[in-house]
Amino acid sequence: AEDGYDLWLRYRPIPEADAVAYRARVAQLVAPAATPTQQATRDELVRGLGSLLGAAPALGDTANVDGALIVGTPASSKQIAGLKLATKDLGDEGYRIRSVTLDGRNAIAIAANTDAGAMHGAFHFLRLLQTREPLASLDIREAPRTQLRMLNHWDNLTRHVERGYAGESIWDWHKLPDYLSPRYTDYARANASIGINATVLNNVNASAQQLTPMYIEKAAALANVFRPYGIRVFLSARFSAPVEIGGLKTADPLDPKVRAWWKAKADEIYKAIPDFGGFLVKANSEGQPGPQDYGRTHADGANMMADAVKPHGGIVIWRAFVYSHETPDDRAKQAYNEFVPLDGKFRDNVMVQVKNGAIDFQPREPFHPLFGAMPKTPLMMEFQITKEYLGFATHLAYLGPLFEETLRADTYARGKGSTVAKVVDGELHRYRLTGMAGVANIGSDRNWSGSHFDQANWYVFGRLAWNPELSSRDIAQEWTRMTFSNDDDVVQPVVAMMMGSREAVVDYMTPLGLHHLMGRSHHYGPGPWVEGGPRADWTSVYYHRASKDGIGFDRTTRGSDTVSQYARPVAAQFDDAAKTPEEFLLWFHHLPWDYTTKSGRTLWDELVVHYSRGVDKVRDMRRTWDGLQGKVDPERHAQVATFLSIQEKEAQWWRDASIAYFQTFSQRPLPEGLAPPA
Ligand code: GCW
Repeated sequence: AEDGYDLWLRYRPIPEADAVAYRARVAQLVAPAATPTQQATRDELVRGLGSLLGAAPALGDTANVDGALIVGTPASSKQIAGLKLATKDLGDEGYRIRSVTLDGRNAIAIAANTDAGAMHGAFHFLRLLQTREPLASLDIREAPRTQLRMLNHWDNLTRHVERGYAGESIWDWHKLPDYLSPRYTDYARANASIGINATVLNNVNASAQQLTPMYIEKAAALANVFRPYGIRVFLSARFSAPVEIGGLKTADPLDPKVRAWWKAKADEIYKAIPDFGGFLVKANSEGQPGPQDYGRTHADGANMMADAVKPHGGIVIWRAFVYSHETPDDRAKQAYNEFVPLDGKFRDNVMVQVKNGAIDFQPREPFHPLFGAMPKTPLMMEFQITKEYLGFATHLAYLGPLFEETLRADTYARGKGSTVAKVVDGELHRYRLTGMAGVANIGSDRNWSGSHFDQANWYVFGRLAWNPELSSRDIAQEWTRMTFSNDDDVVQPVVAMMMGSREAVVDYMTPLGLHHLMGRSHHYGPGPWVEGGPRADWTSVYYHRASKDGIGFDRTTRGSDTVSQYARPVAAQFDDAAKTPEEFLLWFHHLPWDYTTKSGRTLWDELVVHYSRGVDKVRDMRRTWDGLQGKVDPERHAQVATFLSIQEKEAQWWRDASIAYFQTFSQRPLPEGLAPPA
């Protein structure tokens, strides 16, 4: 059934007319299987090619027919060694795919320095067939631009997934370590196919139980499944674990007993998982314990744990998502204020993980001011793949453009061209450690992500983590071809839908730089009104500041002065409403309702136009999708169609509730030609 389980690895048969040419290019498969990774690589090629071409190519030990596909490393294959394709610059995970001549016969070589590199090359090769690229004269050279390409699961041991909209956690802790669901292998395959090489199994709001012997054993069982696919396991660590499971009276990072406890815990974990990646830590944020509970700094906390994993080659990833609702200062400023003074104070095996924006995974945020501001501390990007603030699983929102927009933003930290991508890939500050994390949208739903289109968000995250300079449009094309169809009549409209979808969400939820207007705590549906409670920083009014005088948050030098956290040219731009890109207007400025926007309309009219446009775009998506009936299998077509109808209804809800609410302040009529809220 077309239930989405196969993700982008569907490998549906290539139509006969095209298959003939592909078969000629892949007449024999020469792929050693002496190690688990080699075996997995060969299995994937046999499976993929077998399905795409109707039958798997003959297996051979050496290439000896025209059209051999030969895969390996100089160590695993004499013929690969002889070709001298695996050059140093490919590193540990890169590969080359090249059309070559072997003993006078045509062949295609996938060469790498390591088994993992060859596996990535094999997945790339399969993608060429899946997307119907010609195999005639190949010369591909790929190496990842970041070292750690990681998923963060916010999965609890109860199998509840925080902000997860795809069912319960895929980790069946109860049956581990003995029962290894085949799904774990498919998870690893899917991740390996897009270059993801690390996974944090448990929620950053961590349970100390995760670090008990029983759960270490379970995590080790998963690590064993993932290892052949080049994926390493990390764990979120609860800072107070020494007290909760260690019987100590304190978790003070400078206390020798606490330091000894973490060292022993690290030794214990490495015994079970020799290639354990390290710890991810959320500390002193949203009620989580941390070093500040003992009057210590984030650096003290991170360094203590870093010292514990250091002898084993592990790292600590410390999250910068810290704020206190008791601090009266703009929440958008708090992470910068906490962390910039600590630059240079972290051990060399610590990374600081920074969300793309300074508030919280909104449909649109300007890039986080920490990017570019910590030259001595490797900063890791944290994107959210799961759509906590973008309509959960039913709203279609392709996040590629959101990720791309952030990565291409210019921090000006070292002058023009200092993009966030260059911070994250380490080029700008010569970071020794580099990486990108995505908060996973994976659950035990049959289609993994809660909706067919949300699979694309997992996919695009992996591809951009591999190379932050790829185009989200190209990636959408690739994904659509593999997931739905290579038929141009499908690819064009689907890619167009995807590329416009995130902007549609921005329009009907948070246009013109507005943010955090969502219903309190669940974050689904509109909630711009005050919803009780004393937490001034979390009530939406705090962010939109609507009054009869106008709307928006003044973060200029005349207001909260958040703009000054950016490098000078960026700060100057954001400080001036006329120069601020309109999509960030109300993020940085509080403006009167009759402020003239770029279109010539008043701010009020422009706001209403955006809300309406958002709904219109969803209607367009529905029309486009309806037109694909018969071109996409009925099972997936029907589900997407229904989800789009939910999205349209809820886009209207957003528009009508928002406009009605803001109108109580603006006291203005709706602009001509726009239907009044129903
Ligand atoms: O996005 C917010 C979520 C919390 C989450 C927190 C964080 C894991 O609403 O559910 O907690 O951020 O990133 O730590």
